[in-house]
Amino acid sequence: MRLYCFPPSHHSWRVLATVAHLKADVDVEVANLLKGEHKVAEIQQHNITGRLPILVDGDFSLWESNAIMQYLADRFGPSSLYPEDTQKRADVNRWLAWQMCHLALPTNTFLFQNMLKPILDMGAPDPAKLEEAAESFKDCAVVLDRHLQTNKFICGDELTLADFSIASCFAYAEPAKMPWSSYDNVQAWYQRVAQTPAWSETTPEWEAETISAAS
Ligand SMILES: N[C@@H](CCC(=O)N[C@@H](CS)C(=O)NCC(=O)O)C(=O)O
Repeated sequence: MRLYCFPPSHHSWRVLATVAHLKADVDVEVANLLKGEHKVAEIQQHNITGRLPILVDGDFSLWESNAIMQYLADRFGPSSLYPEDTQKRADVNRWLAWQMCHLALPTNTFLFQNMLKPILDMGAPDPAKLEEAAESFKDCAVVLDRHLQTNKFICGDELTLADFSIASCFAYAEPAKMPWSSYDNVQAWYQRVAQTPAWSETTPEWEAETISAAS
């Protein structure tokens, strides 16, 4: 099984953390997005959207990071990351859906406007887009912070795929200037996820360099 990815991208990071946690036997093939290394036929043949990460298992190709995480957990499980119990699994699926449909919208805007634009030399951040994102970021952060008041991890006492997926949205919260400082429960939970071996093992080596480039 082969994973094409770019470790500093938060979409790849959440999949790499899943691979590490599951100790999954996966060949990791890094393509540097900043150098366009993913735009080669060998990789592009597997994804009509042209994006990473991509998992290739024999003649089956899978893209979309959350779908890849679910597939890995099924292939290398059973694991508490993605419980087999129907209701527990539905809870994980619910938060994965929330991450994609709600949280990712403002966090991706902060990431692009405040961190990627300076790195890619794409001009100044757009204040109108940031103002709009701040509103929906607050809505999401309030929900998450309230939920985490009484939950150690997103789905209770056990770490699940939902933690890796949601935590990856905050992986660059500081350099992307996300307004998360007043959400104590979110920050404490993020630290719990960051301290798991799988997350810390897969923290990209050039994170510090990336952060200083953007700040
Ligand atoms: N929804 C996708 C997003 C993947 C994505 O946007 N990947 C970006 C990097 S973060 C990418 O490969 N961009 C390269 C390009 O568009 O050429 C997922 O969760 O996998």
